Amino acid sequence: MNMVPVDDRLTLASQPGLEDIAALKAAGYSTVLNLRPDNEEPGQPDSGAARRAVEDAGLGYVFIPVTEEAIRESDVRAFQRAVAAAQGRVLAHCRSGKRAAALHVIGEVLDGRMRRTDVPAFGERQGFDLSAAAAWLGREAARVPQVKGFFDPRTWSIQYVVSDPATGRCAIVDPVLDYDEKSGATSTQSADAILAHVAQEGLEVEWILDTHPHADHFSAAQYLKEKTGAPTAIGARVVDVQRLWKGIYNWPALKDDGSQWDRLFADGDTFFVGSVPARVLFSPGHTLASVTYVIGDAAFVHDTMFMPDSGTARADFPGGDAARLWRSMAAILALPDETRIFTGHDYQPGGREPRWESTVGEEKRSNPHLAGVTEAEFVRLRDARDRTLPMPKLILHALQVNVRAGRLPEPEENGRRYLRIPLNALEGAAW
Ligand SMILES: N[C@@H](CCC(=O)N[C@@H](CS)C(=O)NCC(=O)O)C(=O)O
Ligand SMILES: [Fe+2]
Repeated sequence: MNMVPVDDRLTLASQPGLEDIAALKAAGYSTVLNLRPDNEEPGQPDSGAARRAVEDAGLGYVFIPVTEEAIRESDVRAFQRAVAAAQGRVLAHCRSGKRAAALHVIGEVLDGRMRRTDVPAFGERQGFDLSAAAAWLGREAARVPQVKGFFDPRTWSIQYVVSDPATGRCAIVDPVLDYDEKSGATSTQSADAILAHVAQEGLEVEWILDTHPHADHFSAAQYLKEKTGAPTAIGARVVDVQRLWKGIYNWPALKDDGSQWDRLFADGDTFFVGSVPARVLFSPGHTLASVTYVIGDAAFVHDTMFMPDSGTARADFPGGDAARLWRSMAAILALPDETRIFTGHDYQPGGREPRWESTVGEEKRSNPHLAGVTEAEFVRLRDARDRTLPMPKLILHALQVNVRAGRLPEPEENGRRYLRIPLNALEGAAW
């Protein structure tokens, strides 16, 4: 194993053997960070085997599978979090150590501790060709809009701030209002993280966008509107979702005209985030009202397709339809191959660190629900999988908030707010 210490916390390394792993603890290491996707080359231990070997040696294991061609900011941040969280030295390895070096330097440049122009020289000193990392940083600097994702581990949701560097204007997409169903407590931690980012970057919020009425978390759209004054928006077919849930909740007073939002977007509507043009694609299937926001070269597809290793969203909620979801995804995949795809959730298959950015080309090539699959096959596989999935734990809590644009129920005369849960209204009980 080739080991290149960067400092007294981080060491970049090539693939360690079992005997190397056994010796790490005594050398002051606490964590092994594996950057290799499974099946990269014959004979390579898969992540499950690697985790067992590392844990048997008394070390912590972190899995961030990346290829040099598809490094994302989320990988860089996961790498930084793992290094910061470790109790001792971290051995970050890929096949040769080059990807580990790339993730390290990209993080250093993004955080302003290294200049982009110093990356090749750093690579030469450490024995790694970092021209691909330098190119990544060049592309990233030129990208419009800039997209910052915030992963919520409670609901596996990603909230986004999408900004135009030329004007400092931004849109917030799918913000989360935290809710603990055990205590009934709400909190604004996730939304406040967005506000802190907006303040730190000196951004002006122009839009608060939801892709659909979420079934697994509360929307923070209303809270953020109160804080920023920016208008809220959602797809115009939200009125159908309101009608559907008005029936399920037996809620005659619910207004079902979408008036809880400032703007209802129809298919093909356009708007701007600063100087960046944005377009709305109607993307039903997961819900009756889902939309995709295409902002510059970035498509916020939420619950249509997920990361290529994670398949697609379910289509069995009230109003869901797998064939419609297929056609919505086909419209997204008709965008140029290099279009960046930002997903609404990441369920971390194989225990890997969260990721939320891919491209149209990658989804077409390697998402097993899409690549080489026909509409009929997709509908069969989606319906079969959906029959095995329990309902999201917050569906009945969340919809009554989200069909009112993230407004909590009005307080009763004692000043307290109450949720209302219909019994035996949905199928999909998991006993
Ligand atoms: N276990 C999660 C499941 C949430 C869920 O069903 N998520 C939807 C998107 S809102 C989905 O498409 N899930 C796909 C899957 O679980 O395979 C929860 O209880 O919240
Ligand atoms: Fe959803």
